[in-house]
Amino acid sequence: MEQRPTILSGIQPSGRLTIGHYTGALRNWVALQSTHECFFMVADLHAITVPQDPEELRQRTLETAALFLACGVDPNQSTLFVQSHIPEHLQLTWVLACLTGMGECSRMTQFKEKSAQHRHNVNVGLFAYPILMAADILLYQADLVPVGADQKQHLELTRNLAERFNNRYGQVFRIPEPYIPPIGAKIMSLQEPTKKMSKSDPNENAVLFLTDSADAIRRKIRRAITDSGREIRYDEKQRPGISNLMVLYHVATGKSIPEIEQEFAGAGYADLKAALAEALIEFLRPIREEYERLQNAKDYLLSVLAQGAEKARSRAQQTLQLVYDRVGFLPPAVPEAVGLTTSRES
Ligand code: ATP
Ligand code: LTN
Repeated sequence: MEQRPTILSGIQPSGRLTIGHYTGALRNWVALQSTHECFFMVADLHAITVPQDPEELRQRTLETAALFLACGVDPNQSTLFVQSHIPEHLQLTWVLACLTGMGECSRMTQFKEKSAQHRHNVNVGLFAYPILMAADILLYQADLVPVGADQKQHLELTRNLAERFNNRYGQVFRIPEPYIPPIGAKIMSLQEPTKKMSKSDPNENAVLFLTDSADAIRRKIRRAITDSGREIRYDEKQRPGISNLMVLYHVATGKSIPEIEQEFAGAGYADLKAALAEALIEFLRPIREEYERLQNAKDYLLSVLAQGAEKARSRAQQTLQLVYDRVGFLPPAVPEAVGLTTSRES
């Protein structure tokens, strides 16, 4: 049987998922799952690089998995799992950390931004975050990694580390490519359209959550900041506010940007906002309904994640074994082979 190319990607359970997660990641996961062998994970190990309440983290981990399914990730086609269920991620992180320069991590834009945001908790985990991400990807020998534009730099580091390891120890890792969608790779904040929409933004009006009610969607879109000018024309640089809303309209309706410009020729910002709010409500309705249904199916979710972990782990173990061997770690002997009996037998 022909081997399908492999995909790995993940989302942190560090808050409620936004329309940005849908356009930058989930929508592309769903589109690629029938042609690729896919591994999708809830990146809980990454989430604790900033403070998390333990009960909330546990709850959000399950909610995040439920949203993967509600957005169309099919557990019969794709492997869904929780990152902390696979200890090999941490084992490979250590090996890769020993090949990573301090300078490489301190140059990462996300590290600079997050360490400025969390000035009193700039921990080693936050610094090493991209090495863990590289381990996530390389363990599964991923060919393609669908992510938003902000993750491009982390993918570059992943490729560099894979090449460095292969040069030093012989060919082990496939070199992954990022898959960054041509449109929707960076959805902007509704309140500050030059900033990325972020699930951890303290201003709720800036963020469109996938589970927002119709009223919340109408309110947030009505209050979205637009640019001076009145024409509905796509121009990311000069008109980031209206361009962002046009991207959202494209996502909700499937219409192309030129079609949208034509539809609203001669109309005003308020017309686009009104149409957009209704389109988003219709578009998000099935996702929210399925998500609500899954809230009552905890056992089902847990069983999907348990099956996923089993499948992911067997793949991860193969790669890690090869890595340990190449690095020169002495494998533990099988007790019987060295004349030891197990404690139960003795
Ligand atoms: P935070 O928003 O809490 O700072 P994050 O959302 O960037 O964190 P993740 O939750 O791990 O971090 O993001 C998972 C995926 O979603 C990544 O591929 C990321 O690029 C994508 N993503 C997140 N926000 C957006 C956005 N506003 N536009 C497009 N893609 C996004
Ligand atoms: N760092 C990513 C989330 C993430 C990820 C991954 C994405 C963790 N591990 C592996 C792709 C592949 C983020 O968006 N913050």
